[in-house]
Amino acid sequence: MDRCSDLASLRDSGLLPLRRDLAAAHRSPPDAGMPLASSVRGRTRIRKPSIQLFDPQAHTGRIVLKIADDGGFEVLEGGEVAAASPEHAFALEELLVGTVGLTKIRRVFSRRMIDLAFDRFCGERWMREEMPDLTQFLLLVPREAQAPAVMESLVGQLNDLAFVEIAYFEGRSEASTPPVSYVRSKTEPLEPIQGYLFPAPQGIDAYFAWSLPGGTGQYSKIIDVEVAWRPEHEDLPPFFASVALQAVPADDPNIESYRSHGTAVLGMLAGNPANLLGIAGIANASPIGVAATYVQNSTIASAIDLASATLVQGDVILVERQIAGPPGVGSHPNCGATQRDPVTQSPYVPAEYDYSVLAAIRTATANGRVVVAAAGNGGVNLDDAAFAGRFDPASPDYLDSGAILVGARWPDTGLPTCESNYGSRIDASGWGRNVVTTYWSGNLVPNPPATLNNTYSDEFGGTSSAAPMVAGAAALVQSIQVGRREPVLSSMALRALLRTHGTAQAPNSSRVGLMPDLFRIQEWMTADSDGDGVKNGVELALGRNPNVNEGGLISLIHFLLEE
Ligand SMILES: [Ca+2]
Ligand SMILES: [Ca+2]
Ligand SMILES: [Ca+2]
Repeated sequence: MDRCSDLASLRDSGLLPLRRDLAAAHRSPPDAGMPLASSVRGRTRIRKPSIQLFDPQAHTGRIVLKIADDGGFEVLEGGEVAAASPEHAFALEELLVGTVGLTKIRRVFSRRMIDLAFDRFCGERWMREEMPDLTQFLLLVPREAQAPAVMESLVGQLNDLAFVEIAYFEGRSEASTPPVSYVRSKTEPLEPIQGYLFPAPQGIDAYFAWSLPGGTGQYSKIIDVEVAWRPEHEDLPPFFASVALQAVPADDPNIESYRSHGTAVLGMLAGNPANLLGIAGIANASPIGVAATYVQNSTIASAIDLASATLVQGDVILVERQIAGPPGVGSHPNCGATQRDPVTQSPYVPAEYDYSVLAAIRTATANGRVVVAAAGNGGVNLDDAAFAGRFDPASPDYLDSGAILVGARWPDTGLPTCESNYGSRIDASGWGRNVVTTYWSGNLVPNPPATLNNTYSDEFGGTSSAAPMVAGAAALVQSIQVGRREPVLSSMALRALLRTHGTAQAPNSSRVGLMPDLFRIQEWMTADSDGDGVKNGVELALGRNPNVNEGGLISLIHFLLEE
């Protein structure tokens, strides 16, 4: 039974409380199991930094303010702020007026408060772990630009307030780097040079998956989160959804390079296999959607949240953004492909380094969405002390989003590429060089003359090309499960599967993890390792241990009834 059906009916009837204290009081029916403090693991909170420096070239000038969960802050129609404790709202307004003057206050997450509360409580039931309260992420937008010292003082004072979980300067997301384009005509078909589709150890063996019911992805939707695409490209399918609250303005000078990137990603996933043009995508029957972000980091969070609301359990969100990390972290020397913020020289890191993005991903994965994210091209070790343990699963300060983080490897040697971020948090890897796909640099033109909508490239790379390989493989695994009428996997279960079934990277001190091998994955999913009559894949999906006989079918039936 759906663990959240009672919550959904409470939400739809307007009776779902926004806050947990009210939730406990309104619990109905009595055993509905609204998570209480005793039955839900606490979540790890980020440490408030003692000081944050404001850099107007690296920061947008907006402040992300996370009020403590259940703080009951609301932004009213006229832009005023109300809080469950009026003195808290007063303290915030007084501080803003006293430091930066008139300040517009918005919520980071634009969906209805009641829908955000539903996802929070529902996620807690699935995970039995406290979820961040997305209704309490606010964006502070001072009307006038302020001196750095004023901004730093404001954030410092905000973090001194007991009801503030964290306040920080919103970062500017990276500008896309235009690919170097040189056109050469290549009239033969391109699918034979898409090595990433091939059997292991070269590729992920998409061909094997395609031979199974559901194996081309038709039962699993994918939404790509980035800036822009070229939907008119001849080899892309129509989009089933376009979530574009923060669409890139048409006069942005980088718009075409954003489009070339987004189109390259979608081609890897969804290139039409049957049109005798160009390429074949990995999950070419998956319905494909897009969620647009722009150049402020918190728009990535909002886009992920909207994507999650557009999908259902088992579907896949691909996060193709990276953001500037902490300054002063060393990268691989002599790596021309390493990407750093042009102003601060901070290496690019996974987008979930931003706290609002982390909260959005955590909520999505707790609600059964699979999130696959590029690890970023900063060339840094995410276990470095500069990250204070947040990417280290062994650290008490580890912040687990539930996402599958993807690093990049060389196609031929299996070595990590030098620009790929790496470390114990990286779950899987894919090709970071020589990826054949739609558009990008447009250096391949099978049918001249070249236009913006009919070119291809064999030069796509970095963690940008690695992540769609893993996202495509994830969608195929999910869709095959549905094709067999078996349960889909959570992001965390799929992550565990990808960490154990794939093609090893070449031995190297920079961990980027296994590359998915759909043949080996399916071999394991359909086996019954503990001989209890239940396939490994079903056990993994239901949270059972595939290697320990837990009593066979009879207890499985009990389990299903309970849940
Ligand atoms: Ca094609
Ligand atoms: Ca079994
Ligand atoms: Ca078992």
